[in-house]
Amino acid sequence: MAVKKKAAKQKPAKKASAKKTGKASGKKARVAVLMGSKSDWPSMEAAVEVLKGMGVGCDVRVISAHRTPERHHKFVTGAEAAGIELFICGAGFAAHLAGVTAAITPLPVLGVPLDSSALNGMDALLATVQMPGGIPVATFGIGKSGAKNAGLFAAAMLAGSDPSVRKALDAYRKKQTAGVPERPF
Ligand code: RP5
Repeated sequence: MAVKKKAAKQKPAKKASAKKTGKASGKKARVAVLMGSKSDWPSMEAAVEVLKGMGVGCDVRVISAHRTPERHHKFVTGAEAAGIELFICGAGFAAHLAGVTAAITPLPVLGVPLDSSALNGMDALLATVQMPGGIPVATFGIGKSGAKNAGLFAAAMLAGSDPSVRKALDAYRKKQTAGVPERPF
């Protein structure tokens, strides 16, 4: 007598953790936020917060142009096919991350110089902004406010073709304006 085999219970596919994928929201990542070190996160988080707040998915990675060049090349060259539309790169010291990223991708690169060295970010600012003609990096201010503005700028770039991001950006501005008191006391 044929014995009916018990149908193997299919385990539901496990969702990869945010820690593994670097995805900072449930949304499909459109912006890659790269930083040279884990120690850059307290500043770079500002870019991710802004984008998350506007419903823009980010892929957040620690990738160093100096310490992990292979990881860098692999990620950046595969990013466009993975749906990434632009990069935000934050690094301190001799900050090559944004420039080297721009060298190997046609996607726009927004650079954030970070104040992690004894020179308080002046070194990173010059390294990021002084790209030789031909490979541009849009460079922002030093540190956390620069990261925040890079996030806002990225949102503005996406807003041109995405009405939901445009709406979120308008709401952000409106709220910001409403939060400014008329008097300081
Ligand atoms: C840079 O060196 C990183 O972007 C970071 O700002 C700085 C220091 O890195 P850690 O020594 O803290 O890892 O490449």
